[in-house]
Amino acid sequence: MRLVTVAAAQMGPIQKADGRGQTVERMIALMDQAKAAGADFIVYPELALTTFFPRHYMEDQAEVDTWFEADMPNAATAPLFARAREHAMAMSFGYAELTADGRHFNTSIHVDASGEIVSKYRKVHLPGHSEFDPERTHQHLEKRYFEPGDLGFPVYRTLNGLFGMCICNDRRWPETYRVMGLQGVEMITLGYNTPSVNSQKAAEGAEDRLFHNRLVLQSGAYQNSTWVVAVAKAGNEDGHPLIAGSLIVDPDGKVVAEAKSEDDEVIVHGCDLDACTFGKETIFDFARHRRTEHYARICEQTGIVEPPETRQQD
Ligand code: CDV
Repeated sequence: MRLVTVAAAQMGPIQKADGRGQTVERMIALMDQAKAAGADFIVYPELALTTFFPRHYMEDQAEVDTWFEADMPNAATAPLFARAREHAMAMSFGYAELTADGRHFNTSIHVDASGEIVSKYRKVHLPGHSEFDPERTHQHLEKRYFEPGDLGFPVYRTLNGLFGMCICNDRRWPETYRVMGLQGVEMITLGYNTPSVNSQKAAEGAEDRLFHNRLVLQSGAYQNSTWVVAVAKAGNEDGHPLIAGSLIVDPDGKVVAEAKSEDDEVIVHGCDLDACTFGKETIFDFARHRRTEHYARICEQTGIVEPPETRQQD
């Protein structure tokens, strides 16, 4: 048995006016709860340090950059790193990363129990749009503020197993899980900020969005025989509702823990990484069963290419 006791640290809303220090205090309180529940690894949401700022249209780059972190750890997050070291707890959280050469990414890091950043992931599938869109009920400007991640989907060794990360919209794409599945991943962690209503389809509300959340996480876990830990930032941020529903899914695709609130809440589960082995050696033994000669389109094509029309015989 290779046990990782993981805590999904769902966060309630962070308002635009809330400072990083205030938010980090909440993250530390969640970490203390996770420790008391026996966790050795805590996972926080996407862009955990601030409100979900891509809903706000900004033209001034200096203003945009106030939402980004130029260093990690930095003065605001140092207390979180310190508490994690005190608890000997590994952690993962998302933040907006501004690199030394001025590039902007939607990033997650995995920090080990000694405080060392063991892996970094930069969001690949950026949803939304880059210009103000008056047709939408709310803006989603990730394509304006971030560039697509340039690190791929790395899988790395830590906590006696094989780990990987993705971020929010990435979870809707089977390629995300499969690229990590092909590296033997045993636990995928991710954070999300998912608006409760589709900005282009009012009829798609929280119930549908929670359904899609479960659907993609459970299928990604099952089809790659991996644990998946998905953590929401939830609730009402300055009038904009986000779904909750943080989940821990086992390698059989079954939900083993689920958040009940739309607020700060910790759910904890003891995950045996050895539970991934059965699926990886049987129905999803990729080496025996994948037929790559039929998969070329997946890498060669983005949009749909329909088959040619066939001429009707008279
Ligand atoms: N932060 C996100 O990536 N949100 C998307 C929304 C826009 C659909 C998501 O996939 O939840």
